[in-house]
Amino acid sequence: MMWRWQHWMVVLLVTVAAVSGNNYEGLAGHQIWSLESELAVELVDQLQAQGLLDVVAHTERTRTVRVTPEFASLVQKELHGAGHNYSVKVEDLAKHLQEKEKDEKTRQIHRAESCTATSCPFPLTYSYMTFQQMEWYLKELAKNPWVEVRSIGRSILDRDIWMVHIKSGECKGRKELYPNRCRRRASSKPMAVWLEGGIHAREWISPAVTLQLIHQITKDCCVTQDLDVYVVPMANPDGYVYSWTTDRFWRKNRRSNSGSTCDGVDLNRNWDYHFGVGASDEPCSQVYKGTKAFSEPETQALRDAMLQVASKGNLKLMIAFHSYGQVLMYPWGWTADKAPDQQDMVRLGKSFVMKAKSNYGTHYRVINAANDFYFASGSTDDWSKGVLKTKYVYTLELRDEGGHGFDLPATKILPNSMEVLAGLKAVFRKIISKKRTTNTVVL
Ligand code: 0X9
Ligand code: ZN
Repeated sequence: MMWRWQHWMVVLLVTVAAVSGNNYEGLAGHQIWSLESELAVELVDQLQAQGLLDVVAHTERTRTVRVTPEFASLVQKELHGAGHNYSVKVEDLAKHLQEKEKDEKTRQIHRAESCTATSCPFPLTYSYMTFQQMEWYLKELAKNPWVEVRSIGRSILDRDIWMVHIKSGECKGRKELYPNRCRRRASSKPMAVWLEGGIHAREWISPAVTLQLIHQITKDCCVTQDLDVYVVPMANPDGYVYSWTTDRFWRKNRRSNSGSTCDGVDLNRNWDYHFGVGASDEPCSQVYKGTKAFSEPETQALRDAMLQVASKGNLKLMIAFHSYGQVLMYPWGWTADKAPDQQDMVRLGKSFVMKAKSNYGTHYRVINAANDFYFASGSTDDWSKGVLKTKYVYTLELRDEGGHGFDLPATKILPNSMEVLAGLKAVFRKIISKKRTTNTVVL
């Protein structure tokens, strides 16, 4: 992720635009520091693991961090003690946001797009949706006979974790929309794909894109002729709600950690595959792995639903949607060793990248999680590859490359979704045509 500190100014403005509540009040006295020395990187990452700061942006050689008033002097002492300098880019995050709020509100673009009090016929494209709006949309969606919307479990604060199953099969009631456009179906069992969104609360573009994908795929029956598409658009509802109401930069779930004043477990460090490597056992850390693998109801729900889908025998692809960085990562994340099917994952990944670029010229890179990003275990991708043995597994870091970071303007929801849809369709086609060839179905 390429970041310049100036990007923060943009990020802050966009934060205000995106949020009408007071979710920056808790940021009073928080500062943004920039460290531009390669030598400081290791220490900064250690301080993050200890829960002393939050890395909000990084390149290979630099770190931009958010420091709370509580730990500012301690972090400063550690950095200076090791001979590292930093520059303060934002003195007081809350003040800064408040000062800019008025300006930004006047610049907001209002579009004729909304949900009613209890229903939302389309996922919003010009604003990020609240969790409640997402639920209204999913309720509407469930009216389609070829879609199943099911709660696969409940979060630690008792919110539903919704899974959408867009069922494979003929175009059924939708046929008249696209007469004769679909290819003939393969005769044998359809393949299944699993898409996960929203496991990290502050990465709002992830559920937004995932909901757009659901909407588009539901409309286009050709895509699902030979494919069962399972999507969890919001894997971490409590964290997401908290990022709207209280702390825009919240990442974890909302577990109250016993014996600690810090809340939350990083759900993408909580899966049981080489659990604990490159994750923190400090509850105050942004990458806290939890007391044990699958300690969290959210990861348990995801695991059980994925096991159920995989038990039917045809789960071919898993993609976890995150932000930001525009990279498509393949496993492993826990070790630098090669995962099975690496070559095939890279090849298929490249067809995603090619198609995703064709709409707006957005460039995604296919990279290895551990070697080209950072070591981290306990993520959905490694578990899916290591335990379920899914052939094609990816974590997709959506837009952008750091200009706005987690606070991508809502105007990017649609273009980001459309390019990902184009890439995904190419990937789906490849998987299905492979199957067609294997089954020697005449087309
Ligand atoms: O650190 C993560 O969980 C993901 N990046 S993010 O900035 N969205 O938090 C990357 C996970 C990549 N996969 C593994 N390391 N296994
Ligand atoms: Zn993430």
